[in-house]
Amino acid sequence: MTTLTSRLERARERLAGHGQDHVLHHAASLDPVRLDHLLDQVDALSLEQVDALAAALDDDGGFVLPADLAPATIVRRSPLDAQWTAHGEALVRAGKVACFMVAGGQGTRLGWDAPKGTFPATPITQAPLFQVFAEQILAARQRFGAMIRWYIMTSPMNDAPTREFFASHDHFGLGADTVMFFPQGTLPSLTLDGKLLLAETDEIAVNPDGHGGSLRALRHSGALDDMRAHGIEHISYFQVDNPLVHAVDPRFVGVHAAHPDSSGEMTSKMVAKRDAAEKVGVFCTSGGRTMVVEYSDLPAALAAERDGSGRLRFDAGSIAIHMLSREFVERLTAHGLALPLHKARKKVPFVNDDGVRVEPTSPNAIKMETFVFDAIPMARASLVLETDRAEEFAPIKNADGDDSPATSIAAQSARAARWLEAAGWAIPRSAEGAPDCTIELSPLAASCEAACARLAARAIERGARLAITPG
Ligand code: UD2
Repeated sequence: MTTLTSRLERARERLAGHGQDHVLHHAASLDPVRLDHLLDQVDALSLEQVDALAAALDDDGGFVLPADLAPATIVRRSPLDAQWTAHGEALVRAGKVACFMVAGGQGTRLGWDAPKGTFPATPITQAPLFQVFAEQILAARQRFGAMIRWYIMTSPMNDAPTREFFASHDHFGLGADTVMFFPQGTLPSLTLDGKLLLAETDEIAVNPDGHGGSLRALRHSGALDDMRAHGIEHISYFQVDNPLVHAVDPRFVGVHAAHPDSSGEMTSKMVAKRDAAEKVGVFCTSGGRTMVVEYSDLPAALAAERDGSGRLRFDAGSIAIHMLSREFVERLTAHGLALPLHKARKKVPFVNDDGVRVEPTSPNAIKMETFVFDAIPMARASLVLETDRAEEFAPIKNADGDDSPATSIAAQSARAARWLEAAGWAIPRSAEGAPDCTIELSPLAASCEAACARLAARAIERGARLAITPG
């Protein structure tokens, strides 16, 4: 007890020095276990960092649009792409490429309480998102005859249920020792005047530190060491919300690793924006560096500007798919990594001085996070590769409307229809040309158009009849 009392006194002194001792308001009424829990959090807190976060609240300038901002140069599709594909394939076959998925988000917009990767995502069998990516990785392992390891960033809030889900599905056949989970870091949520909040009488309110935290988490978790030990040189980065992603894309790997204009440090994919208001960041350049300007930071007038051909001037939408070299992440995180802080006003439930939980009806706090794409300007040179939305991007973000399960399922089915048609199947189509059927193609059957053609050729060789009925 004495130790606990003296720890409490030390914590009070430390916190008071930074104007944050209100977090101990309920300390006297906590039992020893809960007090110990609270003091552990205070001990782990860098109050200098809290001061810096509070100071960042005052500099309300936030993101400053560079005066020389221009659209990024894009690597378009070309008949010469075969050389990149061959180069990328060789790297995958040599076991030098791993997958890295960020899955620490809270899925609030979707209204799904469990980890987002457990969401039923496919058109017919309702396979969860995690399974879709696992099957892609399995398919790539089979196709390239190589081990492809999978690193998954969770958050402290969803780490345990994520691991349990994988364990209860036997890691989808990948082998438990080839999938590594690790939680991202957190940052304290602050009131609008820079004070810490209590989520419970013994719990300081924190939020995940954004997907930018993935770079530090790769180092702190030992994932970078694990990659080095397994000879992995390139990291294929994607988000948990996009079942159309090509988790292992040899062309992308090849452009990243071998294109003469690439530093091989960080490379990204883009699709043309659906419209000026679409909520995706945009690839730009400033001072000779590639960067992403997040949609909320791009002034509406600039977002709507069109060039001579009528195309949006800033149309290179970021779909949050990147290649990073392991060495680049090692370099960035060697001495601590300072990515810019992005602030968002949020409604954060808290416990007040009377110990009563309050659900605010208007934003009462600032959550701060960092974004992985802010590492792009830190690369010596960073390319942006064009791809097709219909081929690679149909995220599940909202319960309905744009980027919802319904739009993603339609896009998954439409892509399968295109691949099957290209491979010789007859697809029933409506008068408007949309597929008049629902199709689910597991990545284990075919994970790209070429694989679909191979599947068809093998089936036809065996005398299979290929037919799909409407409905
Ligand atoms: C993100 C991009 C946007 C565009 C779009 C494409 C940001 C800020 N914006 O928008 O420019 O590329 O995706 O789909 O990224 N995550 C974590 N930890 C966190 C926060 C997020 O792992 O602390 C993961 C989350 O699980 C998800 C991904 O990052 O896989 C994207 O997060 P989001 O849904 O908040 O980003 P969004 O849709 O606003």
